[in-house]
Amino acid sequence: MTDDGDRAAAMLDEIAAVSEPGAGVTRLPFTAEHARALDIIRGWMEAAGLVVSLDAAGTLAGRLEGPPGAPTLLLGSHQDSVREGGRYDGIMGVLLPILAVEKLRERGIRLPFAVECLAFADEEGVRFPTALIGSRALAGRLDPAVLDMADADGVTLRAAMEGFGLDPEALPQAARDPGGMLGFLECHIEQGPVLQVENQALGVVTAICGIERHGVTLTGEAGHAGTIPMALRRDALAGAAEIIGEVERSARETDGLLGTVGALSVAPGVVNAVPGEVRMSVELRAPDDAVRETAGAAVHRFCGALAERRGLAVTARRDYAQPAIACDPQLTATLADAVKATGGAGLALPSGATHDASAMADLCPVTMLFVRCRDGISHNPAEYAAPADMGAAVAAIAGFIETLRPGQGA
Ligand code: HGY
Ligand code: MN
Ligand code: MN
Repeated sequence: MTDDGDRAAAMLDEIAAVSEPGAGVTRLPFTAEHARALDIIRGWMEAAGLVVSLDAAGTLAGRLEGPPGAPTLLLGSHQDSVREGGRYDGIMGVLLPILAVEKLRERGIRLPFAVECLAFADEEGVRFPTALIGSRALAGRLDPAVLDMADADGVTLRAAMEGFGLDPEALPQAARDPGGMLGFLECHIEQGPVLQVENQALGVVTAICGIERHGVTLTGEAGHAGTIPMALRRDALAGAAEIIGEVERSARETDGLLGTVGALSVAPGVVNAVPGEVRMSVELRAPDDAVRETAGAAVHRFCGALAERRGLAVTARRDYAQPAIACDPQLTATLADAVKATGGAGLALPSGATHDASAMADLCPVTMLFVRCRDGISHNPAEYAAPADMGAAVAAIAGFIETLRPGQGA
């Protein structure tokens, strides 16, 4: 078990070096770093005996063929990271299933279905104001309008994909036939502290929360910080501060709601000028979609009233939403049994982070395996999962694949 974990740790070290400069890992979709990462992942897949292909959304797939007409079990996660993120979020869930499939092949196990290991280009939604590009394309749910969205440098998703050698017009062809899919297993670090507290290496996910993201722009008037009287100012940042306070208040006072303003840019952004323009993000999450949507609508109303009261122009646009989903009970029971076979309790817990599995639920039944991470730290260079825990995950994934039978999903 530990051998697999040590091997996984060494492979994750290798790919963590494929990053923009700076602290931790920054690997964004459709970049030079993404291309270098795909070369490494392709090598992992080929070494495991998988037949590798790249779809129109930049998802790398390594396939182990099954009997003619048999369905396909999908496994995988995302290659991208947040800015200055860790070395496990996403990519660990690309690697561990490849090692599990390799083990089964080496043991000569013949499966009654095909298996595909996937590495999605984008899950985080850090570069473009959308997310889950690869998994949505696979599920046939990628809205073509996202191709016109631009990154911070003004590069559209369409141009970025073309620059990466992909054909955005071929995106509809990336959609899979739901009838041919047995299910999707995503393995991921927990990104929270529960497994550490419960002294468990692994856990199974019951459900994944819903999420929405809004882009808010406030426009006032820039001016000299020493000459414009307070009563005459139209300060965009002072207005933004009210929105931040309102998002926090609403989330603190609403059961299950999480609210975050994580990105904010100020113009002109100098010490002696009244801020004239602010662009900010507002992100809301909840296990209950109605709670989240009600909160999102309330933020828009707050922005409208604020604009009037402060004499600002405020635009708020919801540019991304993903509903909450439930994991498939039968696949998850099979996964829990596989975790128990490794000596774990098969602890069940919900996910407050969203995942590729959120979008894959539109294609087929999904299940998720969580791996303990140190102190629950994630989206941070200090993210860490122990080799022994990753080894246990490889064993659980292999056990899941080996015991799964077509017809067991929903
Ligand atoms: O933001 C999320 O929940 C995920 O890590 N992308
Ligand atoms: Mn993440
Ligand atoms: Mn992730």
